Amino acid sequence: MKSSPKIEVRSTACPHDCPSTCSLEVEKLGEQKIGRVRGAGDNSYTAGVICAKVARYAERTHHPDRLMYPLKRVGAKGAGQWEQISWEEALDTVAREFLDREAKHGAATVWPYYYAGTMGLVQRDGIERLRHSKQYSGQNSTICVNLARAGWKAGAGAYRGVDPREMAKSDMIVIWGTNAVHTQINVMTHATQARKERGAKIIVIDPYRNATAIAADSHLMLRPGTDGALAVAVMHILFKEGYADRAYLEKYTKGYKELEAHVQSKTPEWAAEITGLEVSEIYDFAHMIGQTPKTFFRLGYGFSRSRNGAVNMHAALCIAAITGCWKHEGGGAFHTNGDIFHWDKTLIEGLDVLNPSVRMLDQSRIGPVLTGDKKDLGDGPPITAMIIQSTNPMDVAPELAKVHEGFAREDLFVCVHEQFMTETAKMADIVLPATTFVEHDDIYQAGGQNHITLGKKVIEPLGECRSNHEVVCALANRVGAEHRGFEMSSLELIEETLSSSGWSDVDSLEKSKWIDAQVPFEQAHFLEGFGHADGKFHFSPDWSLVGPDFAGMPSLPDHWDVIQKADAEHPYRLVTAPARNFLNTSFTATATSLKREKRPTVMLHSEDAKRIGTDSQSLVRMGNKQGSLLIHVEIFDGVLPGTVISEGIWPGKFFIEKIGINLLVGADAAKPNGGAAFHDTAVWIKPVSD
Ligand SMILES: Nc1nc2c(c(=O)[nH]1)N[C@H]1C(S)=C(S)[C@@H](COP(=O)(O)OP(=O)(O)OC[C@H]3O[C@@H](n4cnc5c(=O)[nH]c(N)nc54)[C@H](O)[C@@H]3O)O[C@H]1N2
Ligand SMILES: Nc1nc2c(c(=O)[nH]1)N[C@H]1C(S)=C(S)[C@@H](COP(=O)(O)OP(=O)(O)OC[C@H]3O[C@@H](n4cnc5c(=O)[nH]c(N)nc54)[C@H](O)[C@@H]3O)O[C@H]1N2
Ligand code: SF4
Ligand SMILES: [Mo]
Repeated sequence: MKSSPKIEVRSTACPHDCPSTCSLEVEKLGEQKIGRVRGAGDNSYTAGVICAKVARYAERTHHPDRLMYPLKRVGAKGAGQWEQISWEEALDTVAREFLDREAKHGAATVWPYYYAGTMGLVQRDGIERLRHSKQYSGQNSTICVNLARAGWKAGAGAYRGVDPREMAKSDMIVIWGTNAVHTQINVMTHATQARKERGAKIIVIDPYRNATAIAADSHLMLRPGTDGALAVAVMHILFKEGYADRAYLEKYTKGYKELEAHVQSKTPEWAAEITGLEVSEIYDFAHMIGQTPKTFFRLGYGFSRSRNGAVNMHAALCIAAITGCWKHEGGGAFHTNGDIFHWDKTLIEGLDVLNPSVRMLDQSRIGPVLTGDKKDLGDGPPITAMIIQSTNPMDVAPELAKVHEGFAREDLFVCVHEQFMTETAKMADIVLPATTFVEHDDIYQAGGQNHITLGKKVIEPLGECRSNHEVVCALANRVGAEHRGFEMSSLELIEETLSSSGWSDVDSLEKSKWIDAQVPFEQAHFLEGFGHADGKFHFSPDWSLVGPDFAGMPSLPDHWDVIQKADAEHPYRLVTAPARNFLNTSFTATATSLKREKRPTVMLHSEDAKRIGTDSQSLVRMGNKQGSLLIHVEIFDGVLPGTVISEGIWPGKFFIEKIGINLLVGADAAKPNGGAAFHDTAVWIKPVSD
């Protein structure tokens, strides 16, 4: 359905933490009202397709539960008693608390904490300028991308890869560890085009028959955390059966002879034992790869969220370098772009005032940090003050028991800037209302494709909502933080950042709507050399170049056996995969999403359910050393016995005991550079009689 010609349509980008970063068209129905949201038909990646939850964005922006005014806590922490206050009073209070605590403990006692609730460069990252100009404690942003990026970098040396639009020219698309139908629907747009036009095959590698696997031609259903074993067995077959492109290996790679010798013992039989796959499935997969020059490996995040995740990402990536499929249009691999945008973030993030000797804290270890773990705090002061923007750690961080305990500390002052009363906001002393993306200006860079898109505000802010940039500047002013970025508007920051990064300017970008930043074919396919100093793909990575905590990592791709294995006490392995109608915990307030997702569940194979003595819709208790929770059962045979799936991320309030699934997920930092192992948890499950 087209908009009526009378309705004004503005173009912008989806701000959510999703690799698709769709270019959007938003109906403006009034000064403060949006209507329908559509995918831009003229953007070659978005191609008019967006997910259902963002198509109904008016439901989120105009939700009756949107925070509209600053609030001050009047009851006990977390009790939900608030008093409406003015912005002046709210900001003055935050500034006073920060300054008092700084005077007592030093600036490192303040921890600005943020993530990617919005992906706009100005609104997301401006908080870093406040941090750096005050020398507040640093944040190592480990919660999402570190493991995957470490593995990719170790092999390819640079964050770029085959243009994802090239999937349409592939003969086989391997969707590895990403549930694209839920998490980045546009992968499917381009993959299915290849199937329609060229009869391409879509192969999914995932521990459960998720929506993407259902849409695929074949599905390798392996045990979580075992992708490294599958990958090396595939390499074994490729070398042994003459599918390795030796001329390519000679020219573009380093260490292939060692690799060939190493994988000789990594037989499909060995891998079948570890992965739970049939030997024949591994052979079929390897043969298809060997026989299909235009194979496109779309490597996702999901399979990196294990303790061996970086090694598994690297191992999967190695396959493309053995067959040399990189040489062909429609062949090669892609995980993320990052380097192609060559941003100069000095102004937005205040990198010119960064003091590298200031303490860095691991974002994923917020539980241990707030409960005073010396491993994290080092010789520095405890964290006694926080400002939190664009993230909801009370639900999304690992080891939730510690996170909850930390936020309950009486001596911890917390200001949360949010669009909704999330569980984190509930624990705050001051809550500030935030604009949604249609109410502020920003610029967006895609993670899973190649566009930079301008997103100027569509409507005026609702209620008294203010953008992250406004809050950061107002607070900077009150705590004595100095930087010229605090004196500039969002658009001025965008203008200068575009220009210093070698891009155009706001006016031209407004006309063109987006920039296609894709690098030429030879660069995207690494035909001019890989990103390492020697220009080669590295089969035997120097992990020390990727992260400081590399001791014990295997020197060649392998099944690295450091996952939380099932044992007699914890017979099941839990994967906490993304639900289709939520985006992390965003959209958990909108009625349509809630209705579709129903309630938190654990999906169990019928054999497991029988063994446990439970049935569909029953309650079970699921736990490990970190704690346990009550959850409803859904019988689902699209999973190997022993693997259990819980889609989310459901906020704690939807669980019977008011704490979410990450109660069970460990916060130990994965090697070599930190990262949370969200899909790598061994649990026990017991029936509950009610
Ligand atoms: N069990 C389990 N846990 C996980 C994961 C998993 O797969 N399983 N995935 C992990 C991953 S990959 C990630 S990235 C994290 C993400 O976890 P979060 O960072 O919490 O994710 P979001 O829901 O994207 O965004 C958080 C909040 O940002 C707010 N927000 C949006 N825009 C703005 C804005 O402009 N200003 C302000 N102030 N706030 C805004 C939203 O209202 C939302 O409440 O969760 C991690 N946790
Ligand atoms: N609808 C929706 N969309 C989202 C999100 C959401 O929560 N909901 N989150 C957003 C965010 S922050 C991110 S980072 C991206 C992430 O998007 P993805 O790259 O898709 O990563 P994950 O969401 O972690 O997991 C996806 C799949 O990985 C599988 N998986 C888990 N462990 C393994 C393993 O060991 N091996 C293999 N082969 N597969 C495994 C899971 O079963 C799941 O199907 O999605 C974004 N988009
Ligand atoms: S698919 Fe991702 S980027 Fe596109 S509209 Fe949905 S959440 Fe936004
Ligand atoms: Mo993420």
